[in-house]
Amino acid sequence: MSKQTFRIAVIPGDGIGNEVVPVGLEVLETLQALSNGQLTFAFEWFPWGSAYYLTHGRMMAEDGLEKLKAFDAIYFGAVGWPEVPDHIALWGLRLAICQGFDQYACVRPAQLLPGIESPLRNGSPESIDFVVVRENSEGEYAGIGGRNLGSRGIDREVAIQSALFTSLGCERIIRYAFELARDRRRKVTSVTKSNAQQYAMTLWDETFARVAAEHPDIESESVLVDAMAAKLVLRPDAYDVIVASNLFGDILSDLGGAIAGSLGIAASANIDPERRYPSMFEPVHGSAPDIAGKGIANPIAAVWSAAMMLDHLGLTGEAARVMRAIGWSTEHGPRTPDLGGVATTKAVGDAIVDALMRG
Ligand code: GGG
Repeated sequence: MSKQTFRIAVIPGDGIGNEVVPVGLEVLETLQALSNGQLTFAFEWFPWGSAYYLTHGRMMAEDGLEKLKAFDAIYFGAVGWPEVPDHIALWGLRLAICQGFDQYACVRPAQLLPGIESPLRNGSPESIDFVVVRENSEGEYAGIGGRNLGSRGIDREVAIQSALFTSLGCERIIRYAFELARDRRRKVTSVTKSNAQQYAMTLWDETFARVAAEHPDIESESVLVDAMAAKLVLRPDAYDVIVASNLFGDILSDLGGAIAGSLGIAASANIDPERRYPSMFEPVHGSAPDIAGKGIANPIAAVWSAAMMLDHLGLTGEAARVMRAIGWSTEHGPRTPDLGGVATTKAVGDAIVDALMRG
């Protein structure tokens, strides 16, 4: 390997983001130390989030995207805190970055790791192994709409929230899903609600059918989202790559995390597949104010997200190494309370780092 340096922007954000991101960084620093000088991660921290908002009136610096542009990747924690309205926090940071950098592919694996018990009676590592590919740039999170007529009285206000679906937006995420499936078990399931949402979601369905026809070597099917929620619980083994709109992908990936044992292990990558901008890697979970500050958050989702970042940066061997270390820790413990244990964030982080050092 020739010497490589990667510039990583670090945004821990809110709540437990500040507890799990340092564990991910420790894992990356361990890889750096093990690389005999071949690998350097240059981290720059950005103190953006709800605390920043309460001081500055914005979730990130005004030129935040300009600052982030120069990095190879962004490592993110979580956003959301009780003192700041949720929509302000989300739009001011996570959505501003994902949409500003056109990170249109949100990739969220759901995999039962060694030693972890699924809440599903028949859940096994063989039966729970799918990836939700969530459209991440438009759809229900396009932010189109408004509230009006509030002056008529609190009981007369109206609100409109529209979704934006473009042919281009549908096609590029569906193509991404098919490419991903080629390296997996070669099945793509598209999820919509086109019987009720007859405009946007029929555009999605028709685009899916067209792209599927170009991939005869990959099995494809369309499922309505309500049925999909049930099927994922009853027959998770039937799914490989699931492609869905922003909202449906958001919901189904939380379900995926839950059936894979805990949201505390669910990782995600917000990817700009064209690599025009840095991609962003973050746990699926939010800031968890209920446990923030207690030191008991599960760091595995953040560490797995760091492994996805390594993969994206072309460090596939290092990514596999981190995944093996995570697997060792889930099999042998210790475990945080979300997985039925009593261990702290630090203890789990130390176990992963030890496993990494042992190879
Ligand atoms: N690390 C993920 C996170 O902070 N999620 C908070 C949230 O509300 N996300 C909504 C979304 O994923 O669009």
